[in-house]
Amino acid sequence: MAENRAILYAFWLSSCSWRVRAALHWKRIPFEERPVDIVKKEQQNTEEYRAINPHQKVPALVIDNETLVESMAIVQYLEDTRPEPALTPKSPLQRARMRELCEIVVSGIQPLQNVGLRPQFETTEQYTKFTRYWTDRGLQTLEDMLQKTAGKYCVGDQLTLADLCLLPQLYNAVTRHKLDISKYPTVSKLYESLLKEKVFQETHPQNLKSKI
Ligand SMILES: N[C@@H](CCC(=O)N[C@@H](CS)C(=O)NCC(=O)O)C(=O)O
Repeated sequence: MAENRAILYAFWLSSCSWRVRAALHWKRIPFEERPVDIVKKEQQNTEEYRAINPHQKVPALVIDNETLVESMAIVQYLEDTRPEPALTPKSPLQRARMRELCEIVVSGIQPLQNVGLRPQFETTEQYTKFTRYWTDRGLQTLEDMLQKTAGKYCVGDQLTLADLCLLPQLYNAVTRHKLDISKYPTVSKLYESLLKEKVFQETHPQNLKSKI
């Protein structure tokens, strides 16, 4: 029923939004997506949105009569409250490997290429040079780590939160930052295979009804 549906405040091209969108799909949680344009920033910078997400970023998720922010806290909440189908390996070591990979993306790449950084640079060229450097450096790190952990997915043969972090960030690196990921063979292979997965097809920015 409509009133039971979760509400995802998101931007279609946002990698953090895609993580949560994919987790909702994976766990078959009904939700409605409400676009927040982080390029034009009109709604993002309102007091109304600040009441939803004090950080004034996306995503935010209204679920179980609560409003949650921070994509990793959100996906962990979904995993804790709706454990099946799982997005976390059972073994403590595999979990640690998954979290290592998540951190590289979530702390080591995404914040350093975020569109919200642009006003802090004098020129687009300076911003682009900065973001491409940190994204490329993160991709090299991921390649080294994935060579040891990857099977069909980032960690072995189970789709996990690491894949939910990796694929959107790679899509961003390829389409927005125009980075050549072919020099990272494990990363490229995962990119191609993850793109074909149903969960990513169904949540892919290009397949969304609203492109804001
Ligand atoms: N750590 C936060 C990062 C949120 C974030 O940076 N979101 C980006 C989109 S991926 C955003 O809203 N950028 C707009 C801005 O910084 O103004 C999370 O994982 O939710």
